Amino acid sequence: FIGLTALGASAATEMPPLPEVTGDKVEAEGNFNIKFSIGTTKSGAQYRGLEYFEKIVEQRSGGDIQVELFPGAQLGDDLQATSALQAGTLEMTMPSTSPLVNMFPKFAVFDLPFLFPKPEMADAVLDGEIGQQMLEDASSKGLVAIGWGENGYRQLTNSQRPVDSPDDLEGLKIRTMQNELHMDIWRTLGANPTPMSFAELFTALEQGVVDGQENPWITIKSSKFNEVQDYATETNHVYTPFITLVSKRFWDRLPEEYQQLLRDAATKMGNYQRDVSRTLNDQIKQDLKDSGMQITELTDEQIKVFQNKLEPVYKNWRDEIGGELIDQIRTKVQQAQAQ
Ligand code: TF8
Repeated sequence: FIGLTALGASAATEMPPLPEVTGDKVEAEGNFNIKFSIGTTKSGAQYRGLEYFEKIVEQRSGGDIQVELFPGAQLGDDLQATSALQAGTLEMTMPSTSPLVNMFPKFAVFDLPFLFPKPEMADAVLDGEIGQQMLEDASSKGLVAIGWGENGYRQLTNSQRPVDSPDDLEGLKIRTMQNELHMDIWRTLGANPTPMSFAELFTALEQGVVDGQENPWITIKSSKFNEVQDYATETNHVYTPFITLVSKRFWDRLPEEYQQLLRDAATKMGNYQRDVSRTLNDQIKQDLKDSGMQITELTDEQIKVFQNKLEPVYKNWRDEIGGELIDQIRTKVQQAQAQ
């Protein structure tokens, strides 16, 4: 009995209830099916958001749009799913912005280290003019971008030793997303970056192909990385957004009323997913500690050491990303900080 209770407590993450669906039924012609694929597993905050999206769209279309969810990269990783949207063989996906930088170079701005000191500052940028413009820019190349979500603040894990300064990273093989700026971050800190798709990551960690990786607490737990990584450091070094994408081929078949319904549902999903992710973040960090992971929390001074060491990364990428965009975002962040 005691064993069962303990198992239940560590296995299940308490998800907040799904909100009620508000808004009238949307009247339009036709029946549609949406296959919606993501890379994280069923027990993550991202999937919870998708369940809300499904509920909104199915209820408000009176069942004329059916949404089917495919978590855990079963239909492909971020890049493969995005290509499938372009080809018209998959209707929706919600990747991190980072693997898409070759398609949309401005997305690299979100890979800059320590850009958003607080999540609300990311919200201010993504929900404001800059975020809107980026959704419009990303609505090309066979894709329609209809909203933002939260992947969140990234934390470092590894199998070798506690890390509380860049010196401890010397020689560690760290898996990064397929993104040059992320590779630059880890190289600058003294580690050996190895870019790899998220779908291959658990096996690579398990087999020791790489020593470590970095992702938000919720992903570390929902992907069971703690089973193959003994050490973690709360670095909060990058805030990664998710972007909600629809296949343009599918989008063009939808009546305008349903396009609007998808846009509304994507906004609601994004807001709810942020809530879930932020509500669960500390609880999950605690769960990971309870499960035996050794978690290093850094002092402000220790964080400063990482920040100072990473200053060259800003210089290296300024021209590539566009200095104007970086400055606009930093101004926004400062305004949000002053409020
Ligand atoms: C990564 C990202 C991923 C997500 C998702 C699984 O590390 O943070 O966790 O983009 O597709 O690749």
